Amino acid sequence: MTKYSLAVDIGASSGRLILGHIEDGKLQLNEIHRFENNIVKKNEHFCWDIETLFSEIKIGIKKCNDLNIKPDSIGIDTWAVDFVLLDEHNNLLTDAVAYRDPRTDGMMEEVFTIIPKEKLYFETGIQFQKFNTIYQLFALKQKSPDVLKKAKSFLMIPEYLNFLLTGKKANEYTNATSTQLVNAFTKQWDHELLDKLGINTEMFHEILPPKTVLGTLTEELVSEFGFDMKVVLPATHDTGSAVISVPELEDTIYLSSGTWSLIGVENRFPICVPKALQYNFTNEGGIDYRYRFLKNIMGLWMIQEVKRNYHDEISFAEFVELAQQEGDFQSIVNVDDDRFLKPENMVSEIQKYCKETNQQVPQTPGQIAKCVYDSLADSYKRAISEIEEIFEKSFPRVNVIGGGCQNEMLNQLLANVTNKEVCAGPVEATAIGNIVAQLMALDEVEEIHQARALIKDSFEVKSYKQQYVKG
Ligand code: ADP
Ligand code: LRH
Repeated sequence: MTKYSLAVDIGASSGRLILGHIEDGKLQLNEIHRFENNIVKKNEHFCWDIETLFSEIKIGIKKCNDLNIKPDSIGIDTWAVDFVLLDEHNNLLTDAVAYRDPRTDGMMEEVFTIIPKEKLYFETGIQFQKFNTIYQLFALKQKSPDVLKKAKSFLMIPEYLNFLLTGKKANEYTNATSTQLVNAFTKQWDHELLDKLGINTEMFHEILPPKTVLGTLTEELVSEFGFDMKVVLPATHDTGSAVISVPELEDTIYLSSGTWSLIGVENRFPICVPKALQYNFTNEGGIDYRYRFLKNIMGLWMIQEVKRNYHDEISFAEFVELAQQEGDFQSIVNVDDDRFLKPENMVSEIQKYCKETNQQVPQTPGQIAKCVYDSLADSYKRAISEIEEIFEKSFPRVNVIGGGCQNEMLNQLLANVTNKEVCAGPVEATAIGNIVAQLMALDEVEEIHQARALIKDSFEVKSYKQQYVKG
């Protein structure tokens, strides 16, 4: 009997439920439901609307009935680092505060006065981003120590959604590593770090690896949906799921391109060397304890915000077309500057940056978009040369995955500035990685290398080569 796995993949900009099964040796996808995800203001903080996200998941599950398919399993992945805390009655003690909230401003520096930066890096292998969970928890400790003391349960976003589905509470390895509180070598919560920071260690659960069957649906949900299914842990960190889907990793740098651009390579061990610290590369935990050695680049968040500033009247595809008509426009911003993390208005912030740096100020939507794409390509190029310096080798290929790989202009720009082959696809890499982890838990696919071979056989990638060199 064919087995069906349902991936719930929620990125910072949108969520989707995609059903996957194997047919004639290929992985087939069927998009069941898609919805927007937005940051909302709640109790003076930028938050995720977790109740709405859960109701969208339920809408999607119910839509399976329209197709007459009862999935065998479901797995949830979302963006990393964010969490909620529960009390002893499993009630929420906190909102799902979003990582772009300024509550972590200055927290990283305060943490360094307690734990030296180098120690933190060499133990966890995780890059310094002011929004990592460690700094969010420290901010909470400063502002609401009672809440932190009272907490009996620390659940990251997919884990809380899993709790709503199953009633079971557990932490999952790939997402746990993004907290900067997991030891890169023992793969467990680092109690020494937690104790030093005075963070209540009782609230953390056992860390379970991807492919674990967490349980089944609660009785209430079974009667609501009319069927039960297994709830499986994929790599619940979306980037962890996405990187599973890179069809060919040999000699390849991947670029997971969505709200964030995550650029790096996969390893069998963490690389916590001084150069990696200097360039701020991370070693996030992956499936089968592989490590994603990568760097976060501000990503298509910039164009998402620009789109919002133009009242969503221009589509992503139209921004690409408009930028293509601005061939001669050449101003570049440093996309990794924190000023672009959550500016009041992205368009004005880009314009201000160009003015301050004596560059031509972009005026039209096409010029703004061209500036964003050129600036991203510039940052990708820098990160690639840092990877090549650390690995002391050259990588001939970059494989772009995720929604952003549909941006043909950016793919071509990347090929032009790096003189590397740029492969694009699959678009739904994250959902695909989520599905194959479930299929492995259901014994439909044996191991990760079979999963990758299946993905390679099932999805086309498009190749771009350098067309011209500027200057
Ligand atoms: P996330 O999961 O991080 O929210 P996605 O992987 O869904 O992000 O990617 C979203 C991004 O994909 C958008 O910000 C947009 O820039 C890009 N994108 C989506 N559709 C298109 C398109 N038709 N042309 C160009 N870019 C696109
Ligand atoms: C991408 C992502 C990334 C994290 C960021 C918070 O969606 O999960 O890997 O660093 O969001």
